[in-house]
Amino acid sequence: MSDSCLRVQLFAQVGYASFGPWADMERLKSLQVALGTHPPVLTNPHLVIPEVAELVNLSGITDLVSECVGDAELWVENTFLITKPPGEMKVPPHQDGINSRLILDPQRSLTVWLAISPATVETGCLHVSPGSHHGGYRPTVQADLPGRPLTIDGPLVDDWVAVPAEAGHGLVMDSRLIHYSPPNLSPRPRIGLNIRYVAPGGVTMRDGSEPTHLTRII
Ligand SMILES: O=C(O)CCC(=O)C(=O)O
Repeated sequence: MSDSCLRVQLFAQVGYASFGPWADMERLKSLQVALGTHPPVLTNPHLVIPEVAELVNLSGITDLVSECVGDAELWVENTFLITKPPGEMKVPPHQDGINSRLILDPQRSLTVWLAISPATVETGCLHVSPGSHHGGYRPTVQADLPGRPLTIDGPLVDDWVAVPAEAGHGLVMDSRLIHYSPPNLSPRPRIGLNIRYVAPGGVTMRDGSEPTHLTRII
């Protein structure tokens, strides 16, 4: 079985799979320079930062996404650039495919998380709950944290697995996979890019409107 088939199978079974490298050293260095000076959370940087617009279109990434969702037509629903500074900042347990505005069809969407700088247990890499996507979307509540991000309402299983990623590597995750990231205990910022990809029909807006905020992958 090819590496990419294995990844697709793993993705279906446990809800995530590591992949990479998606960038060589030269691209990585220029990304670290271009993205390292932003505020801790930047929403939809693919709309304003040319290097991120290029990244979401990289065929090494979009081919894998197409394989996992079974469709060659892809759109970006949202991106988050998280430059996690040393200190307290953490991202609480959540699922990427559900928020107050919309719900993503897990068969027609997924998340790609890219390590722009090394993501280790020390720097605050993603932690996932393997297989949690099989339980579907869970009720949500606002977390009692700065910015009040959405978190899971109710008890959580205690089977977290840390998923370190070298800079230039990444992770593909089911839209329902429960994940979080702890604080960065290193002296340097940890830079990661979260990309939500959807295939046609993958977005349901809660107010019944058509999604008009998607960016086509070319
Ligand atoms: O980059 C991180 O630490 C967490 C990102 C994440 O979970 C998200 O954007 O959904």
